[in-house]
Amino acid sequence: MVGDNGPKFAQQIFVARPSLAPLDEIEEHLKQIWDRRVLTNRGPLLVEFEKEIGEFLGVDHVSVVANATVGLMVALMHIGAEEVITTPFSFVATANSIRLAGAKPVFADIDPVNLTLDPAEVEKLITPRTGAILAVHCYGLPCDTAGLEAVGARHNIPVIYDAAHAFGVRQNGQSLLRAGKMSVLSFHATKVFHSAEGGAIISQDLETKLEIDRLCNHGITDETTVESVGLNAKMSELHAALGLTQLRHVRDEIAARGQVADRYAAGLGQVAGLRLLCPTGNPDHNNYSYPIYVEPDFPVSRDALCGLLKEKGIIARRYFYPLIPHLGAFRNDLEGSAKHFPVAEKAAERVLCLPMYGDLDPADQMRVINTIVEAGRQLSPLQLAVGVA
Ligand code: T4K
Repeated sequence: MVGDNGPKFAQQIFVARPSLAPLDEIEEHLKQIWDRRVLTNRGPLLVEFEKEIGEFLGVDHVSVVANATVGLMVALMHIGAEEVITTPFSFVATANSIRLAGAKPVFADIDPVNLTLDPAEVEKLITPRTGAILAVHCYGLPCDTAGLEAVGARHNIPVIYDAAHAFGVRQNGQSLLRAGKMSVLSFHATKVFHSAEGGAIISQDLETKLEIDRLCNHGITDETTVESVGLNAKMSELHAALGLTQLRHVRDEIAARGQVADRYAAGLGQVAGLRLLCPTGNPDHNNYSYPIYVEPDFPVSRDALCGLLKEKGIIARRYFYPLIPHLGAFRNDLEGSAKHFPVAEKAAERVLCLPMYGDLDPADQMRVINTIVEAGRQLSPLQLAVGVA
């Protein structure tokens, strides 16, 4: 929580920091809102925003929503599943959305490289109650979309993607959002692209988009017709105004994040016991986050490293710890899930996300790198035990 960070907020280096376009750039959009007095309910700025996002990302059917959590809920409501197979290694919103859509989450383990849902583990858990697979492109690293969709096709189950981290990510020469039946983006303040709060559901066909739009507007077809139960998942014109303004700068933000990633790779790439999870120099990646994997042979544990950084005012984050099925709210959902999640359990213990945003000051970033390099020079418990000097 931002508010918990107290008076030291200004001096600390946080894991994320929203980019903001120059203030005067939003004025032209705000003036239109003030002139028209259309504040929400699919106003003209929202329609323009959907069109521009589609063009930027190279996708056809965009439904902008209030945030990714309601977007996931709406996508799942559209499918109407009883059980949804998903990953234990994600932000809690992924599983919350399943529950809020009236379905039961069933958790399957992840693959050790991209830390995304493992198709073979998913297939083991399919039952006649399985109505959907909800996979997460964790840290913007693409899921094994071909593997998951092959499993889905074999059992006639749709695959949808929580693409909260994946704005602008490409795979096989096209947008990653073209995979599956639907994908859901987050435009939260901490994301590569944001409208303070917001998100979008990407559908692969117009019929699905129109039904999604209805569900987002209380299920209303017209003044006298409501055929499905919907909710209010709409984005306001004010958020669309911010989104349209931010969109002009997102290419620069992604490029700047690429440079931050290059500096991390140069500073940390050779540190024994650390694995850098995201690729460097890959134009298809968005550098939403900078996760490192602290292997058992690194001299200090992930949590100790997190503590050392914190002492220097660097607030790295343990995304995603604890695993969702280990949270109190989901403990009763474990029937039907895998008994253990060996890969996800290790990831939850070992991954640390370092500060990552386009205008991360290089001097501040050097503090992050130096603290980690220094920690890597400490003697490991094993070396201490055998008396290595
Ligand atoms: N699926 C996945 C896989 C997700 O990761 C998320 C959200 C969702 C679905 C749901 O998306 P939305 O419904 O939110 O659209 C943050 C974000 O709130 C959340 O959106 C995100 N994932 C999650 C991974 O991270 P917290 O509780 O860790 O955020 P918080 O408030 O601690 O912010 C992190 C740091 O960012 C702060 O220490 C300081 C900085 N910050 C944050 C905000 C909000 C700022 O500098 N300014 C700000 O306005 O959840």
